[in-house]
Amino acid sequence: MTVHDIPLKHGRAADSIGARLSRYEGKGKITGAADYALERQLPGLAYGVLVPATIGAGRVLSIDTAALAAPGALLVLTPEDDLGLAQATSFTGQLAEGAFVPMPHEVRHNGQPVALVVAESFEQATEAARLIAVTYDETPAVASLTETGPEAGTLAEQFTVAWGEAEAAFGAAPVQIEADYHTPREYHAAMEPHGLIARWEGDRLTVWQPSQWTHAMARNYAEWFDLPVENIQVISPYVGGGFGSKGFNYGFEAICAFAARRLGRPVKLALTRPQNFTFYGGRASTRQTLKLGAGTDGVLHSIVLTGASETSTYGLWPEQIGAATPILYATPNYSGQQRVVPVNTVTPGALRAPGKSPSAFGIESAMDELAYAVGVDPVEIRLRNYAERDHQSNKPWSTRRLREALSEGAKTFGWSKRSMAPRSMRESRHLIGWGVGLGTFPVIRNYGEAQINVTADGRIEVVSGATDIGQGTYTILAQTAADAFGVAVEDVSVRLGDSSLPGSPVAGGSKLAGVMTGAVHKAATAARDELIGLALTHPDSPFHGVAANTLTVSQGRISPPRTESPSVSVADLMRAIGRDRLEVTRDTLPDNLQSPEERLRTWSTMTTAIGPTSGEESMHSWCAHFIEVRVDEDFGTVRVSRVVSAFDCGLLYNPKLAESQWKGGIIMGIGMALFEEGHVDARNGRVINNNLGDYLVPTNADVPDIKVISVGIPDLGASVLGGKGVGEVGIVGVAPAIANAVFHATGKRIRSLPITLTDLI
Ligand code: MCN
Ligand code: MOS
Repeated sequence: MTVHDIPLKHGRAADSIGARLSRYEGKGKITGAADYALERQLPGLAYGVLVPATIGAGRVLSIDTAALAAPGALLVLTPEDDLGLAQATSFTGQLAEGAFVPMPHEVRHNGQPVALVVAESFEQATEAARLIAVTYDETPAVASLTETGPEAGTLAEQFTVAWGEAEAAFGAAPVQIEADYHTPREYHAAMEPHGLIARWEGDRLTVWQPSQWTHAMARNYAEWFDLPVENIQVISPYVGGGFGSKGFNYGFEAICAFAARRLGRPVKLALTRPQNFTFYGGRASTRQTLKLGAGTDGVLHSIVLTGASETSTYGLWPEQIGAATPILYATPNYSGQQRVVPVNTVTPGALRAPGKSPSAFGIESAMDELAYAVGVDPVEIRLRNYAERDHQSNKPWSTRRLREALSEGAKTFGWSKRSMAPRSMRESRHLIGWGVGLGTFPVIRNYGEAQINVTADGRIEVVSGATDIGQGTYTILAQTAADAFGVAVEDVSVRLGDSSLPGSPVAGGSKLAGVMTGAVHKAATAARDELIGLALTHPDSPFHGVAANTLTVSQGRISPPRTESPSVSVADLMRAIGRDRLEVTRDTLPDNLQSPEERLRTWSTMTTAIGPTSGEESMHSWCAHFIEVRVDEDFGTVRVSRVVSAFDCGLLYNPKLAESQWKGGIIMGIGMALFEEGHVDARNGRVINNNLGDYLVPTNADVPDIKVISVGIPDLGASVLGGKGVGEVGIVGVAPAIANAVFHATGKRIRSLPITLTDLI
């Protein structure tokens, strides 16, 4: 039995979009039937272990490769080896020239790979790697953003946003708030580590690796090794969490694939937990200064945002501190500018709600400060500054049920019982604080492709190269096909996570669900119509000669319009017309993207993604978080004791899974507020807490009852079925809601995350 044969269990009879079905692949994952990429067993498999640099900056002078004599050792690669790789097109579509050197002599950050050892077993490779001795020429390193001044780095001009006269309006405003906010470096900390198994057969490369985007990865390997993309297959049926880190390729993958080719054997490279902190980037540290100018009624006159995020010395990843700031509130004057500061780190990357999450920490904290400065309730001040349209793009919202989110959330939470003064709510030794924070995430649209197969037994197969990283792709695509085709969801199987299957964008940017439900809906409808066409026209069909120009498919049975006529099962029809398979593939690409080159570009870069304001309207998901904390006055400990969050994400394909996504985001927000912080050693740039024992994330004991509410209505501009993005918005606004609650409890305004007990005693 494969995982696909495990019957779905679901809460109610309806199989359609909107039903609360449990995860399609859930039982497979729980029982071990789901085969994760790194569990693949292959004959002749050899094991790679990478050696990380121990200095923050400098040069590798020499490497003693005597490790090659160690038992079982097969290969040692160092910066001396010319891997002969070419640069690959970036995910933003930029063509890169020249050689790609994933293991250079130059050391740009602590933990950068400087040697690979491959051996017969993992243990032998680990031992041989331990024997590798590296001599460095060490130079001074800048370990993190905190070591740099406010004017460091360069202006990221693409993020400059301005309307009105923000500085002047701030200067003239009766109420002025000015504060600095800081968020630390954070890491993805997915349960499943990164890694890959690479196998060559001649010029064909198969890679098993956890991936959020099989098609882009296949193109990336093809370009590195200068091969046609058809020669590459990236397989990733199940992913144990990615949170943005598994959407991109990294140098260690190229080194492993090269080693497999050199040895003529498949090679597996699984990163150790510490290597998951330095071989690819987490969320960049940020600092921002916010100036809010307002009237004594709390109505905003101006917002001025300046600040910076860190990036590496060799790659650019700006963590956009102004991603949420200009669209949350109405303001007649706005100015936002961001700098990017290179430090000796691995290039940071996308981590759940990149930009939006640190951005919201700034503005949602500052709005709370404004509320207290003018003595207006924090919910009321958000309503007084409600943006009726998007002031940045000057477009109307497509749908924005944020007022409903605020009122429903407040009602469910019991906000009206809140007393405004800090330190005014207490239960024995616990100071109680209630805070609110808003969140947003843009609707990003794109194109997708799906294949629908009808098999002889009347079952429907959905086939796509899209991935399920735990967020629910399998389940919602089964529901979409069941709905569009008119069969029960038990009769649908879904195959995903393979670059040789039909095209799909990244499972990122909270857009895959909208994109792929659209593609599957189109393909399934087309397949149903084709089957109906055959049923009407095929001479051996029981419906041949029926005086009708259409038939209906419902619960797996085909019926003519007049109900008294007998219906026939899909399987019986297939048998009657002598077909054992019907295959239909459809994409949602416009005509100008149909050439092979454009198709490859669409499936493997982000260049065809459609932003939230590219049309007539401005499209976003929205939420309001209401959070209670209990602070122990003696020990300074903060516990989140209650969360109520209300969301507008449009129509929900599967409310059970959407709620689970929101809760996951909220839990990450609790981590951001109270636990997560990469500690980087200023002497050498080493990530000190590079393991799950010291890099703290919330455990079950840290997570209270979380109540989530949907206030969305279908947004048919956002996607075919009316859904907006769900995956990331949940984290946005949680950390400031907690910081605001801590202020309410204690009277202490903490502007640097995470909030720890030393801040409160
Ligand atoms: N959904 C829904 N109704 C909608 C939209 C979505 O029911 N209107 C549900 C579906 O179950 C869908 C899921 O929410 O599968 C996520 O849909 P969407 O918002 O389109 O996000 P993506 O499919 O693009 O998933 C990526 C998103 C991102 S960008 C990060 S980061 C993230 C996240 O999803 N990483 C995750 N959620 C994660 N969940 C898990 N378990 N693991 C990760 O690594
Ligand atoms: Mo999500 S950070 O866009 O993969």
